[in-house]
Amino acid sequence: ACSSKYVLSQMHPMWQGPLVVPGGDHQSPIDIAVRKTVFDSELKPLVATYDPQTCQQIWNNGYSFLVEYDDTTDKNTLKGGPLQDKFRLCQFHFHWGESNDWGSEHTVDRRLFPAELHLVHWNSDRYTLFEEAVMEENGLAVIGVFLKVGKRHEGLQKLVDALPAIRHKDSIVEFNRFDPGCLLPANINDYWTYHGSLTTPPLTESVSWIIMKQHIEVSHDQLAVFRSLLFTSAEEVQKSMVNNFRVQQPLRSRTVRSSFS
Ligand code: BO1
Ligand code: ZN
Repeated sequence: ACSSKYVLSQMHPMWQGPLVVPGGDHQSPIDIAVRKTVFDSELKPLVATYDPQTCQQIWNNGYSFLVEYDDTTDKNTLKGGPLQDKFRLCQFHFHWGESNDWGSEHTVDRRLFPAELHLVHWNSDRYTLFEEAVMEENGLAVIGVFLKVGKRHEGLQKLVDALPAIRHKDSIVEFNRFDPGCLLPANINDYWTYHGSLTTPPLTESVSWIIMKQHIEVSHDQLAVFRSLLFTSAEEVQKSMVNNFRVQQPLRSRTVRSSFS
């Protein structure tokens, strides 16, 4: 109900080409009904190799804040898990609520989390640019991590400290030496995986979703700084950046596999 800005009738310049199926059958996010997931012993350990030196900037794009990495070479790679190919990190961002009672895009047995991290990777074995990969069935791999409120997250704090500088839409600041791996839970080998879509335009059904079973903990104060960001630019009437998640989509004929039993 909170995602009227993401409705499928909205026009977007990238809505062209074969995978753009308004009302397609493989949309995201979804609810993960744990007893309906299927354990797959063939799923491999996930291997994420990240180089903090490739971190470039942080920006408020009017949907979320994005931490962007140099993706012109294979310095940040994701392999294994459900993936056949090697994928390259381009950015990570979060979705969150106005209160701690909701905010995640995916849910587990209908349980909502206050926020969800997305680490966005594209297939660099088969494609040369994100823009090419985003149109293809096996083009993208996104890791989802749930955030819960608890103790302060030391790794996240460097990011939180940078947020006041990008309060308004379209503001960008340089951001260096941030290790995205510090935001992963201790055990990355327990995950759920399914095939779905981007959760904002272009909504292409190009994503192998890898949703971590373990959550990470962040403090209420850290989430409060997320909520102090704005959807709006300096000239507009201020609108808090909260509830920046898409409504859940039907699973239809898909299966969610688990790497653990
Ligand atoms: S998400 O992880 O499904 N929430 C998601 C949704 C939209 C994008 C990425 C992840 N969008 C794309 C933009 C591109 C941009 C790319 C990488 O993110 O459409 O223009 O290059 O930052
Ligand atoms: Zn996202």
